[in-house]
Amino acid sequence: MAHIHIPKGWELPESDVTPESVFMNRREFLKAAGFLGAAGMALTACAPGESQVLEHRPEVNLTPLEKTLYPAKRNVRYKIDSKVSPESLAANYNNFYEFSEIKDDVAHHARALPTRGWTLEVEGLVNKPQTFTMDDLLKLAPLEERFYHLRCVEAWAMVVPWTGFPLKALLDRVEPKNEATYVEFVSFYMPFSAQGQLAFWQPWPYTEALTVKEAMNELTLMATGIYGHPLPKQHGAPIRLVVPWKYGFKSIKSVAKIRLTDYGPPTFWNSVLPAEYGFVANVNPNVPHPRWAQTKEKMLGSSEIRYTQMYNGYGDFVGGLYT
Ligand SMILES: Nc1nc2c(c(=O)[nH]1)N[C@H]1C(S)=C(S)[C@@H](COP(=O)(O)O)O[C@H]1N2
Ligand SMILES: [Mo]
Repeated sequence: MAHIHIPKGWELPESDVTPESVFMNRREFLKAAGFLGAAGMALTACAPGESQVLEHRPEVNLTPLEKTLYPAKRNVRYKIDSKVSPESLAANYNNFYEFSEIKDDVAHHARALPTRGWTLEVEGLVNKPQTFTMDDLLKLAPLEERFYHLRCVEAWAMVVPWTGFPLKALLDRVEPKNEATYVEFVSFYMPFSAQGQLAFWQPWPYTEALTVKEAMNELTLMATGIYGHPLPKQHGAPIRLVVPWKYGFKSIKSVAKIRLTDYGPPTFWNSVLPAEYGFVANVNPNVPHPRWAQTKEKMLGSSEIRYTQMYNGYGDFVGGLYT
């Protein structure tokens, strides 16, 4: 959350083009050396989702169930007005403070996260509390692909093809009680795998929360995949939240527990720096961060600077929640 480096709005000092140029140089080298033609032929023999896995994320092995589900069909109801960001950039420019505060180190350190046998416990003010395995979750509702804009509070943005299902499908399964007003999300606590969690002055595990109404909105997605394959660890494997009309920090990664409450639960960044990171955190160009403007955003991997839109452009879906 850049409380050490101070970026000037969209003029971020980080050279987010480095991962791409490294990748491109390698490709160009392979091409020049005559290897890429043969590799390309081998990749066309795979399913579209798998070729990306092979190219960028060799540590992702699909389970038999996942092989039947990826890549999922795109839901075109959710439109974008920018190009999809290259996977090689999105997968190497991550905020995941459990592993590193340095965006291009996260992918490497996140490999230590043990995701096998992952469960998601849903508890609190529900009629049917339940612990779900990943197979349960993947079979809960049809998986769909959605292209969403993601706007980080640090004034950079990208467009990402998520795969997942609406959170509403999961909540309907556990039947929230009438008195439930908030949904709390809790990530994992594994300080011996996640070195960032040794920072005892931060309130680990990472938590986030939405109102029940926000959680039930059709845009609110539980993502299990990205770019047509299961989530690599740096993106929050095996399951994370995506709320595209709010700043990126609300989209909590690697969710292990969901709790329905009748109070607004404390959340990670809002507890650490309440003056800088609000609880509601809707994308809003008219409300500057205390240290930079929020009127513009830099698109990841390009020189394009866009004007930030109210609710990140999703006002038609969520404007009614806040009137
Ligand atoms: N558990 C956890 N979730 C998290 C974070 C984090 O540090 N830990 N960072 C958030 C922030 S600030 C952003 S911008 C997005 C980035 O998601 P991505 O790396 O998949 O693009 O994840 C969010 N979810
Ligand atoms: Mo962010």
